[in-house]
Amino acid sequence: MSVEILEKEIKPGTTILNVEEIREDFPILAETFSSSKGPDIPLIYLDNAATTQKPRNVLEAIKNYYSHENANVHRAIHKLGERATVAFEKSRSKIADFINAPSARQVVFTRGTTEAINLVVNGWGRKFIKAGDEILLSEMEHHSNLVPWQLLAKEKGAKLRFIPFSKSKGTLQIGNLEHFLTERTRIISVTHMSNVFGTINPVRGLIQKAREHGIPVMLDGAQSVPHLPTDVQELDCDFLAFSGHKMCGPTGIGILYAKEKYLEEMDPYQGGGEMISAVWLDKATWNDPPHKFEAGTPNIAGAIALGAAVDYLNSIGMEKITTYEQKLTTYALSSLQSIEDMKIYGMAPFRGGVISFNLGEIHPHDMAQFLDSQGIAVRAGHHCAQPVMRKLEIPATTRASFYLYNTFDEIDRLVISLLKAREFFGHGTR
Ligand code: 7TS
Repeated sequence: MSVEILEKEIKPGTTILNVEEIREDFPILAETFSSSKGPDIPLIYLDNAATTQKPRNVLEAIKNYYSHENANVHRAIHKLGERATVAFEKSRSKIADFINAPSARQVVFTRGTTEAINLVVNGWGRKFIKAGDEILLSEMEHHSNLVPWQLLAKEKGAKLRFIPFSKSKGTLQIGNLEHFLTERTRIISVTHMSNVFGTINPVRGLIQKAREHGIPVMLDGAQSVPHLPTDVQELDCDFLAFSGHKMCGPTGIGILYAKEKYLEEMDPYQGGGEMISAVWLDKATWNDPPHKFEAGTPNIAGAIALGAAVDYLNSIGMEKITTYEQKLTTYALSSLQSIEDMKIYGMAPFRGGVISFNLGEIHPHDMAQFLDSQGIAVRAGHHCAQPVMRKLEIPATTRASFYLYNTFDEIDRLVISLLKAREFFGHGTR
């Protein structure tokens, strides 16, 4: 497709969000890079599945905390300690409301999705999974929802089973889910949205089926919670793990949501300050959830700033964000597909703004470097999903992923740069 045709494309959905105004909220989006060949190049940030940028109110929340509230939480008698504790717990309540958790008690602060999953594997899995039991995952999991289960399965002599995905569409083949559910299945843990294909998995149906068998379900919400309105009561999931940094919040903070029953029966994952009720030299009793799972001084500024990120997303509206991203993704898919030799991995009917691709024989790392020279930040690699790459029989993909501040013009710039890359590499070799 020529640049001229591209520029005449109708860009639907530009009125759903005031993206120009939104972009003003993110100082980093004004960054430019110097170029030896001409004027500075503006940043086009399309690596949102790895981490998202932060709006001013989140940056302010971090500064404000350290400037006016900094003290340890849940222990100080002094006024500053009270201020920090109130802000920290207020943030927990905001996050609970954001996912419609019945209570803030069900929101555990972790370092991120990875730690939240490890908490369930170690706190629940270690206690309840026995030799011969089965753990049902999918073939499209991020390593963080795979490796912790491998460690547990090895320790316990349990068996991992996998719901396969279709190579052509990148969708889970859950039509014959019954086939994978046996009387030994103890838990199902799957991603809500794939970080490689962008596929939004049909988790409602899966959870309903699991209910009929009395099997708990954990959702890896790392890619879904930042982009889709999330209601844990409607989903009826037993556990939900997600990361703050993929939803406008800072790194080093994430969430495990769990149903009360599990929080009560789970063992703590780490021991230390604050997670206890009483301690003797030879034993200890536990604090109530969620504190039972939050040993040591938490990431207080991170937790407060995640609350600010939730405020920000709420001020825009999650429904609007989803709708806008859907339009942007549809537009990006049709633009990319029109490029000769383009191979896109994942063509699910329900999908988010994550597009993995390869162009001809150009190696994804070369592609990412070329795009970087054009100011476009994408990710190239296996995306922490090596089994997915292995099944697709490719070493890596280039991946563009979007968020609420990306524009239709940026997609055009991506396509123009891909066309240039094709010229530059002479339809290259991989
Ligand atoms: N699960 C999924 C589906 C993910 O995409 C990621 C991170 C994680 C879990 C782990 O999240 P963390 O915050 O604990 O690291 N995914 C990616 C990615 O696709 N590129 O960089 C990080």
